[in-house]
Amino acid sequence: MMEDTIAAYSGGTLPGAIGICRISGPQAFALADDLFFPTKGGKMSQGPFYTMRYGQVRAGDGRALDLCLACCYPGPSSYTGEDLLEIFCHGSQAVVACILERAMELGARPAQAGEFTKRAFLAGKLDLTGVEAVADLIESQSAAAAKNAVSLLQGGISRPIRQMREKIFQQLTHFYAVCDYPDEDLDPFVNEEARKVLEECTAELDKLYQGFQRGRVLKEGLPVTILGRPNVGKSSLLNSLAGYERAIVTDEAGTTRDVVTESVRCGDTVLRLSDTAGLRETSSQAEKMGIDKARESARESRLVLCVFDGSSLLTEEDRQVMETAQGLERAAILNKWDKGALDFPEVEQAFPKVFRLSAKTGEGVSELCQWLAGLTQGEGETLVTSARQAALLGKAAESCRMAAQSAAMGFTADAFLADGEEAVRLLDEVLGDAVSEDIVHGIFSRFCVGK
Ligand SMILES: Nc1nc2c(ncn2[C@@H]2O[C@H](COP(=O)(O)OP(=O)(O)OP(=O)(O)O)[C@@H](O)[C@H]2O)c(=O)[nH]1
Ligand SMILES: [Mg+2]
Repeated sequence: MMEDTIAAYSGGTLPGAIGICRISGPQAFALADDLFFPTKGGKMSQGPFYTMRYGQVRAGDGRALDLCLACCYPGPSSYTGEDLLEIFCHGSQAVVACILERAMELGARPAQAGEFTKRAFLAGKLDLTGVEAVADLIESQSAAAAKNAVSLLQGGISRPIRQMREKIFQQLTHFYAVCDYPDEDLDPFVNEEARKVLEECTAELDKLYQGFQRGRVLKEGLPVTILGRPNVGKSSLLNSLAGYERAIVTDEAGTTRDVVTESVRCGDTVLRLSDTAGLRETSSQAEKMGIDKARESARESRLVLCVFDGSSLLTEEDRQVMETAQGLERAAILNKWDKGALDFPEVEQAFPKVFRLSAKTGEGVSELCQWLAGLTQGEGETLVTSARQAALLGKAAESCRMAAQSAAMGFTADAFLADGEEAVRLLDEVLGDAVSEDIVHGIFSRFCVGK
């Protein structure tokens, strides 16, 4: 049981139309009666609950701080599982500050980052996959990422994990029995059954683990690097896709020196798009370093967009660019379409996909954008987006695999139990049923105050 009553601002950036102050804990309703005075009916603490009530928020001296709405949610049927008060005031910085100050006077203390959600977790309202899904949902930058977060929140990952945990645990119980009565042999049928269940779980865990790479792209954006020789219009392309002048564009070759990365939305998906220094031989130290970074960025990306000046013949430098992109996922951009379009059989041959466009006028850019958006289209499954969960799922898959092997080869019950138990423990850790305080703390530190 949490002793403290906590208060924080939980709404969006101020000033705004409406601000939300949240107060949660054993004193929340007592505090509500001294803080919010409904125009009609009795005190807040007497209900009706889960109902918006109109009234005044008052300061200590009885002066009205705001005329607005408030709602009491008795625990355990509240977000935090405790008594919870929400005041929907006008979105003024001053009003919010006064309301919170009054709440502190009345005995609340300021909530820490993520503390409302932490209380929900401790009250068993959410497991850790749900907690991390809340953070994902708040941070989501695209409709696809939000959709995945909601499906995580609905148990899209935790449900199958719980089922697997139960299945593995059931298999373990047979083997516990054998350990307790070592004279009895294991029924070969039990061994076979255990092997089958563990193999199924291994496959399912492998799949969840592999989904993380796509889940991460969904959440953080698809890493894409723009590569090309100087002056072909790489920075212009970044700006055109970003929709504003993110990078400096000049007609001097060698303008960009550093990697400039920007989140760019294409349809339902988000790219982490990096503009880079033009590849060429140079004596400038800074430019050389920039070129090294460009190559590194290309290697680490999921896709390289090689930009060429579509209005002039290929140069030796262009060929170097093509060489750098060899072996990587790549597409070619024949830029400066507005200046005339030459044929580039060499490029057509070297790239699975070629776009003609003008980064300057924007012609042809939406076709590129559409294609990029299609690259991350999921198959509708729920994807793991947390590195913490993915690491545990990978290890759990390994433990399951070893346990399945023990069962298949008829190893002793101890061997099977060690790996099977480890798998169960790892799955519990994913859900947060067996995690250390440090881990919980680390997860909630991702949140901001008020969540
Ligand atoms: N006509 C025309 N000019 C363009 C187009 N794209 C870029 N330019 C011009 O080409 C010049 C170079 O553009 P940048 O975007 O700076 O080229 P960059 O590849 O980033 O060059 P570096 O950073 O030096 O490697 C600028 O003068 C741009 O205005 C285009 O589609 N059409
Ligand atoms: Mg540039």
